[in-house]
Amino acid sequence: MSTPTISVIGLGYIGLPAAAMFASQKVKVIGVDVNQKAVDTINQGKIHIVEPGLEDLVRVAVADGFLRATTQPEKADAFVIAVPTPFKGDYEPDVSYIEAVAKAIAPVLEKGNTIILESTSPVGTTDDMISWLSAARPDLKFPKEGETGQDIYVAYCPERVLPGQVIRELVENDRVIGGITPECSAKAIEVYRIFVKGELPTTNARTAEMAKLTENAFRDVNIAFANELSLISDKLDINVWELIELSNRHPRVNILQPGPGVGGHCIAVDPWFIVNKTPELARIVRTAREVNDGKPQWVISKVQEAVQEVVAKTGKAANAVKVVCYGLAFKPNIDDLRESPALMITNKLAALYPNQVLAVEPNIANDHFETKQSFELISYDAAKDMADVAVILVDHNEFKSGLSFRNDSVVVDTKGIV
Ligand code: SAJ
Repeated sequence: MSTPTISVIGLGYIGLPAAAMFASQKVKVIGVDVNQKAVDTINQGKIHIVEPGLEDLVRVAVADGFLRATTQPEKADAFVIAVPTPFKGDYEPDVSYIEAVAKAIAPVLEKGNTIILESTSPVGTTDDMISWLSAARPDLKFPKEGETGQDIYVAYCPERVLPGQVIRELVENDRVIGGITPECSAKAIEVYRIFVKGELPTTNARTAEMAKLTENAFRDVNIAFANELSLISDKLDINVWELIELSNRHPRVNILQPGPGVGGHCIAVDPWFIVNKTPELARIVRTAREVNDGKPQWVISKVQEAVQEVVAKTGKAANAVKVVCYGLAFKPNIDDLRESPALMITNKLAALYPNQVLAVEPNIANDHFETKQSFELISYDAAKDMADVAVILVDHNEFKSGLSFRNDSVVVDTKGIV
């Protein structure tokens, strides 16, 4: 591919950084998104999501004419699809955005094009995408595993970048290339070699789909182990943080950290794609999800016990006890609130204790919320003397470098930093 044009479909947390990286290598990129507001923002050289380093890349790419966004698919040499795959009720994956993209790009496809699916997908989705594409374009020969010869090259290549470090990881991480045929893998490699410095091992599409789900399920299972240990340790009057630190001194043990639950839009979602396909086999994966999803409620019950402790100790009325929650984001040192257990716990506490819950979140400005919240967002300094109960929900650097509250505050520390 000499001077390819690449179309990135879906300009969100994964698609927009990928589009910007291609454009940074002076490749012409057509970004496509159904969200007109996002398209307009990008065409002004600005961004609608938060990711360090991304705005600069987009500004330069748009100013230099390498990146342009639109709502309608156009002809290109390669199409990279990065649209969301949420789940519907009962944890059933919803691949309707991928189906909609397949139908939308079908009319502009030309012989020799490459299509790469990056969206996290249940096993078999790339084959489904090919069915949707070939139904719309019977004139083109789409690839089939085990056969040779195709007009269109198709591969599944999952992203695995960590929010907050997307730009670095896009370049450095290895990427699994799951071509439907070896020729498809070779074409996908040409596309990623434009900016990826990591290795690009090849496999088939189904294995690549499962690899993405496996990585996030692995992390979920390991966090669930840590969260389960935190419940057991609490019951047995053992400090779980010390326990894990000591156990991790074993050369082959590496336990992750417990917390208030698992948030974000990936680890709490993707394992269900495995459970949904093989419900009777994926027993550990399902249990891990249940353990992690149960943790916020456990934290809430600990706060309720702490409120009772304050009442018993001080004689204060329960509805006069002030609860300060430290941290709202889904993990440390970011402002991302998506599927955040900390935010969910704070909201539930505010419903249980109306006008008694305050929150400190150094990464979020006071005017962040468009609607009025049931808790009050206050500064770190203002919170100092307020807490009858202090609930530590996120281990932001600001909190780790020293949290101070009144000596008589009762502390519920879900991150082991006090
Ligand atoms: N968490 C813990 N204890 C830990 C580590 C994390 O409770 O020891 C919690 C975090 O607080 C957070 C949640 O888990 O609530 C997820 O955070 P994370 O940092 O583990 O992962 P994400 O969701 O930001 O990104 C993950 C990454 N996957 C893996 O590390 C296997 C990333 O590489 C993927 O690209 C991303 O999901 C994705 O898009 O799928």
